[in-house]
Amino acid sequence: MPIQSNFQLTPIQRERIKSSLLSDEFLDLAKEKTLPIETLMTYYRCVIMEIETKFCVLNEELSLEDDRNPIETIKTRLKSWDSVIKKMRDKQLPMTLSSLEENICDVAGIRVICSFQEDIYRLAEIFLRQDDVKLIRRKDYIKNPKPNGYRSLHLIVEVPIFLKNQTRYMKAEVQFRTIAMDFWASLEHKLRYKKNISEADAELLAGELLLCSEMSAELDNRMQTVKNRISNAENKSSASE
Ligand code: 0O2
Repeated sequence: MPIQSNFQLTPIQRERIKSSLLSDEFLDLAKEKTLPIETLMTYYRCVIMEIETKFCVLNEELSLEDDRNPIETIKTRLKSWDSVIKKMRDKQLPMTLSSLEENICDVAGIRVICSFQEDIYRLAEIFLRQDDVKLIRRKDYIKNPKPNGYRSLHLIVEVPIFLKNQTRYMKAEVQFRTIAMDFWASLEHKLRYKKNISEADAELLAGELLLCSEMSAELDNRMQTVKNRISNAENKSSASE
């Protein structure tokens, strides 16, 4: 039987509660409690900056060799606090900051988008050779696409950030994609969150997306072959000059 309650706040009581929630003491307490979270999220923002800079530097240097930029775009994102909490809840992790740091590796996300597949592997290799980059996990969804057709190379790394009084190693996820892979993933991501699609349509679209993924993989391979032929022709002509 539902519990009936006649309990009601008087306007004066309501006013008192409101003013104590907005009191300086309460706001100070809230700030004190959220400071460690804000500090940790700042460290994640710092590692994003460190890694983005590393790729900007590589892009500049490699463009000297090839007369083109291997990186088309770099996108970065800090996982929202809501998504972090949901992921910890789904994984049934203890709700502590140390468990977050240990187990959630994609709070800091960097996406490196290249024109060609070979650039992905070249950039990943050069990046991982850097002294201060430690590889934690590698997932190659290009060689082994997910069943839905998702392709991308993921590296979970640890990179130092240099703070006022300490050096701190922070985890980050670097995703490497071609333009075609990124186009596909963005569309698939959008469709995944559409609520008003019938089950039959969803199945149809999943099949269509898988086909698109195979076609985009074929496109990536063909574009790579064309690019290699052009490079070989250029090399031959400059050798004979
Ligand atoms: P968002 O919005 O990008 O943050 P793990 O992190 O190792 O515990 P997880 O999360 O399954 O396990 O790792 P995985 O498979 O390497 O995927 C991590 C991220 O890759 C996802 O982050 C997506 O960004 C991307 N991704 C993976 N699979 C797919 C897919 O099928 N479609 C698309 N569009 N993206 C994918 P989030 O947290 O899911 O999302």
